[in-house]
Amino acid sequence: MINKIEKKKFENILKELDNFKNKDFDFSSGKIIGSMCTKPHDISIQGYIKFIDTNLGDPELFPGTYEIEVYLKNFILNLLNAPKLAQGLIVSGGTEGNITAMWLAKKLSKKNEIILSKSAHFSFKKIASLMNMKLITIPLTKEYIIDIKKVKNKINDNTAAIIGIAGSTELGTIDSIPQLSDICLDENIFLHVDAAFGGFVIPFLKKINYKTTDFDFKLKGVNSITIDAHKMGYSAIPLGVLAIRKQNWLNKISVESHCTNSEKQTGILGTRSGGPVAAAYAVSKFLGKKGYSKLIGDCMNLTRYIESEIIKIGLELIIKPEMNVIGVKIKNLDYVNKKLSDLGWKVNKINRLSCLRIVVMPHLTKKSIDEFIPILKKVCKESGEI
Ligand code: 0PR
Repeated sequence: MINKIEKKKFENILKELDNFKNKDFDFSSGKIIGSMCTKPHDISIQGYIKFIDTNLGDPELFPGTYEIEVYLKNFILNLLNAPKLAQGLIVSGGTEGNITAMWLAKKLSKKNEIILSKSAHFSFKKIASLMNMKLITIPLTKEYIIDIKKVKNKINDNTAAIIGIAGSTELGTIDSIPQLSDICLDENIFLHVDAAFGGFVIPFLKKINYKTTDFDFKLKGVNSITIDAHKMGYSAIPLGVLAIRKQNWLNKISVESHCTNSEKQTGILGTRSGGPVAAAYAVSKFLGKKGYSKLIGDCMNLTRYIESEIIKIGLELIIKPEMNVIGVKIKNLDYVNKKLSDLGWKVNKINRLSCLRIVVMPHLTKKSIDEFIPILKKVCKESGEI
């Protein structure tokens, strides 16, 4: 029981929090159009709250939460066409997934070079610094994907892993993972696929008959995949999965854990909340593969609409989008981006490609796009862009 004074204090703190929250941009405004995250599905929010006090670092105390974790991992392994002996590891997101994958690749190979493309996510720079690994960066083709010939030239006795990207951060492009898979099988090299964004998109694009590239465990050379539920999985932050081809590889990234009841702890984190796991379980159960297919279909329809509206106002796209990420060429990038931001529209700028990135997440609607396009046109006219 709290007394009157405490009750007042309690209410004041909540008010204070509301004031902070009101300074944030809100997904439901429809004005966040460059983020790879979204407002989680309602059921995900409710699932999160129910499990906020659980700790998956100590599954002995929380066997029910642990069961949810097993279900969620199986849902994702199934989505990725994983073989029977595969296993998943819950992680906080793409960064931790990629770090853990490279920890494993380094342990398995005892080597330290990573071959990856120029468009790989910056988490690999953290990996290089954290684990004393060397990044061998490969240029992109004119389709903005990794240049396979150049990959072959860079393979040597120190190669620990090759990275394929399935849904790049900049443009949502997909590397030729089938070719990378063949190379890695031939050369006996660990192939990690960063599908942090595309993992919840590509499987459903296939189901709704979009032409796309294979990226998952069906390709025998793929050894691990990063996939995030807090991006296109429509779930709450932080939730990703690192899926690995062989369960026994987990031993390589486990340590003995004397203080908890379980003998070993796997992966990077110790204490971790069951909240995001329950959240992702709830949304995956609610939507199922059918629901996700519909969601991705809607995002793609809106993507096509935005593409045509952008072209209509005289702007150009960097490439035809393969998924729900659009790169709009802008010469005067800083000016346009700042102007849009001042007007309340949050688009991301990709300096390297001199483009604005629009990510067509579930919170976007045709209505907000119809408001945005005339504003974009006006700003681009002012800057002499069109
Ligand atoms: N791999 C890829 C392909 C990614 O795009 C990202 C994040 C990561 C790994 C790392 O994932 P975490 O950030 O979950 O660790 N890409 C987004 C980006 O850098 C992250 C993001 C999301 C940024 C929402 C802004 C934002 O509002 O653009």
